[in-house]
Amino acid sequence: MHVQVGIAGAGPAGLMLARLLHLQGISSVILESRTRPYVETRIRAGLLEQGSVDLINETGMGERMRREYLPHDGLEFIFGGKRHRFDMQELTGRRVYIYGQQEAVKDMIAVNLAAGVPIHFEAKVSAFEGLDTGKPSIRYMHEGSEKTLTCDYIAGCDGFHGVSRATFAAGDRRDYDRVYPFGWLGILVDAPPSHHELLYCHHERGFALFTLRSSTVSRLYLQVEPDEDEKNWSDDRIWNELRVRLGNIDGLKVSEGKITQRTMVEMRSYVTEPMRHERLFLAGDSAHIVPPTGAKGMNLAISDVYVLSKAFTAFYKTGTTALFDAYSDTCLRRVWGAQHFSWWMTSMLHTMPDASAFDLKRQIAELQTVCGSRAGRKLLAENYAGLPIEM
Ligand code: FAS
Ligand code: PHB
Repeated sequence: MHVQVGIAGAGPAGLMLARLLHLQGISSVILESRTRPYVETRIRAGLLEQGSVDLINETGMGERMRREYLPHDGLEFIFGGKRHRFDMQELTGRRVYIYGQQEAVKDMIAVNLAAGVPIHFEAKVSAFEGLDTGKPSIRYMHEGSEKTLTCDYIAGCDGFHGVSRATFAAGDRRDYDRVYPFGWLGILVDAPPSHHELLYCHHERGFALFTLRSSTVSRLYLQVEPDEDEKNWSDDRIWNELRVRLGNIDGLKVSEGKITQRTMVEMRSYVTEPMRHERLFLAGDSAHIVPPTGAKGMNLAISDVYVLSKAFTAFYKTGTTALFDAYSDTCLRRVWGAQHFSWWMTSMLHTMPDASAFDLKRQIAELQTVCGSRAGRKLLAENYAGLPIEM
């Protein structure tokens, strides 16, 4: 089989790219190693920037999202026993939206399939070949046999643990990596959220985040040891720790309920440069990951493929490869901006195991500096609401 663009991975990056290409009459095939139910129920991100929401709507994939998402005009930091609200709408004129990544993935799969874009599930990509020729190909296992997809170009949207990044010989790429000395224990709870906006809690025992998936489902995170086993955390231990880290704050109380899922989330910053190797383009987590504190991962994946789709459109409509050549640098400007913000949010709000008494006092002073001035609140709000798709 031959197609103009072969896509590895049916996450937000691969699915959004396929849709953007289809709308320009460019053919693609998505090869996804997991089953459809698996990718449609995998709990991950929960917060969409305005730019991501706009693109999902502009590509005709937002009908259910508009019915179900929860627009948010602000967020709160809690530290030193006080609440500090960021009025994002007032500071930036923008808002963010709570809509589970798995719901967005479900919508994007449905629209792509309905439009006739082939998505092969349980199709595990094993290798890319001929990247330096005009006819690259993808080798993959599907229905018990090895198959080959020939294409003009390949989009590596197969996430951090996929094969795309490994395709680059070590000498052809530069990796930047930071692993944080803690992880997140994430839980899903059948209970209304503790507050209608997100609560980011700094506490000497560790960070806690109160977020949500809907008006009846809460999503909560606790900073824990990086190698923590979620089985060590009974329901009582989780609720006690969340109550301590939220503190006795006026008007706030931890909303408890049935814990339906608990997972560990790794805290890591990672960038691979460049994001292109010959006829292979990396997009999303295959090229970069951020600690989830800044809620940037999924939004970065979507902005990468927006840029990539413009490069493919320019090539197939005019033959120019200029946007191919600019792809990596264009994406990396935004990627590094999001890396900085995610690192900043993480280092400002988490308890560092090796922190001295000075470090802790300085960290609290940083929080006070950011929350205590309009300039500080505006800087944080502008990054949280989302950097321009093309910087
Ligand atoms: P994805 O990883 O979503 O998709 C890659 C796809 O490729 C997957 O479906 C995978 O099955 C497939 N694949 C892998 N190898 C393959 C192969 N060899 N052949 C074929 N297919 C292959 N981001 C936030 O903004 N907020 C959060 O709270 C947040 N929480 C997260 C929690 C967890 C546990 C994880 C792992 C990530 C979290 N993220 C969060 C980040 C996450 O949302 C990513 O940024 C987002 O999924 C990136 O999308 P993609 O680049 O499409 O990669
Ligand atoms: C989530 O809802 O999963 C979420 C929201 C905001 C964050 C991190 C995670 O900063």
